[in-house]
Amino acid sequence: MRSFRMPRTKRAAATATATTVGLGVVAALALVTAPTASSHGYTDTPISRQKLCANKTVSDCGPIQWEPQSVEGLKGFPAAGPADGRICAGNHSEFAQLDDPRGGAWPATPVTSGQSYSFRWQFTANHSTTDFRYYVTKNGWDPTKPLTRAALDPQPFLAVAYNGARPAMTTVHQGTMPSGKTGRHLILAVWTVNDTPMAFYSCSDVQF
Ligand SMILES: [Cu+2]
Repeated sequence: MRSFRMPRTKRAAATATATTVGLGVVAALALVTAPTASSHGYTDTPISRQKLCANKTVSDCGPIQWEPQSVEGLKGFPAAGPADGRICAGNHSEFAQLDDPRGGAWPATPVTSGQSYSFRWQFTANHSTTDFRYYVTKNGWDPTKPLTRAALDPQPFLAVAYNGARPAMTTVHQGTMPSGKTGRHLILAVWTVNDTPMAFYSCSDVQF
């Protein structure tokens, strides 16, 4: 067994928990690292690629299946932020499965162009927020290619300002699906944190 140092009270708690769940050092280490590793959020309506991985609808996803809330990248999209082709994974190479178009076969949520819609986020930590912005691909987008900025309509079709407020742990943004869309598209939701350099990226496949 590897040993590691932590304060006596934490060690006692970790040992008790580890004994309870029977995972030994793995559980104890998870307790120590959890506060920074598990805090953030993802969209589940329309369902995002990371949530499709987490709920096992889609397999061969790699580590994102264990932490769908962790697609965190630099903020400032589209001027800054993740590189083209790495947007859905927030520039994380370990989450590259989210950028893989899988031949255009990601499960797609049926939606109606121009219809009102409840866009929903689930958070594991509700950080102070600048805003939420929702982008959609242009007509003629090729779903067999990884997402790039050029593939998106340049303006978000929905933007919700928070001015530093914290969203509820489950948050719904009432909006309208973009008009004039047909066929398969990708919606990119960007949650910009107010008091860090970071934002969260969430890609959802939809079928208009
Ligand atoms: Cu966080």
